[in-house]
Amino acid sequence: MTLPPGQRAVAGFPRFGTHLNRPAPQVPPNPVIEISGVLKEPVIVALTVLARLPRQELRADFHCVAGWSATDQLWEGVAFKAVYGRVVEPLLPPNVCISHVVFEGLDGYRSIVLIEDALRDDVLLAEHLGGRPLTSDHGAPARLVSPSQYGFISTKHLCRIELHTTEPPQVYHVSRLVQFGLGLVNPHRRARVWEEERHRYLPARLVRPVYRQLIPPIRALIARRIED
Ligand SMILES: Nc1nc2c(c(=O)[nH]1)N[C@H]1C(S)=C(S)[C@@H](COP(=O)(O)O)O[C@H]1N2
Ligand SMILES: [Mo]
Repeated sequence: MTLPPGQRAVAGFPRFGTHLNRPAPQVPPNPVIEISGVLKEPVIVALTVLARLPRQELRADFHCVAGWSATDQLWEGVAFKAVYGRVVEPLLPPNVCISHVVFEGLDGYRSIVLIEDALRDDVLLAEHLGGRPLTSDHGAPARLVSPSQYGFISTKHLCRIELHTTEPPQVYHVSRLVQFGLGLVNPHRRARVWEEERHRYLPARLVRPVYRQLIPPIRALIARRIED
């Protein structure tokens, strides 16, 4: 089994993000995704409508920028490309050229993705993992999955898709504290795992050991699930 440079396989699939010890957000009874940004008015689409697009399965390893990989995950959902082509594009005003898409989660987490990365064939809007509906730990009701990019691109609990014609400001979270932390990490714009694009400016070899050291304390924090 070959992993991208600097990655190590872990057993199972840890819940591992910037949420640390917070419980996962509650799933609303009728989940929707808001499409906003360059549109005059945001448009709200039910998840059940999106889930009726052609279904797709994807078997892939999942790589966190901190250095762990959860191997051989089976996702099921709809290709983001299909969502974009069938739902988003018809809503766009004429003659706009989308350069970036922001994916926002119910917890206020945001990933900023270049349009060419978002439209790759292996990017899914998934509601199933391992043959079962997503658990709240792994992103219920639906999440983005982009296995060729580091995990921070794959926004869980997806509730908003924001369309931009220029690079949006580096806002990665509504929480000031988390935003501060993510600002320090300064994620790479493209985050491709085989190119080892971890930090926006620093070379991967430099940040690799630092990120790896973060894994045990973060794991411990999540295990304790302290309320704040
Ligand atoms: N909504 C939301 N999505 C998120 C995160 C988060 O904190 N909130 N963390 C990201 C990071 S850094 C990683 S590695 C993966 C982890 O996915 P998992 O919790 O299913 O293991 O989710 C990504 N998506
Ligand atoms: Mo991550």
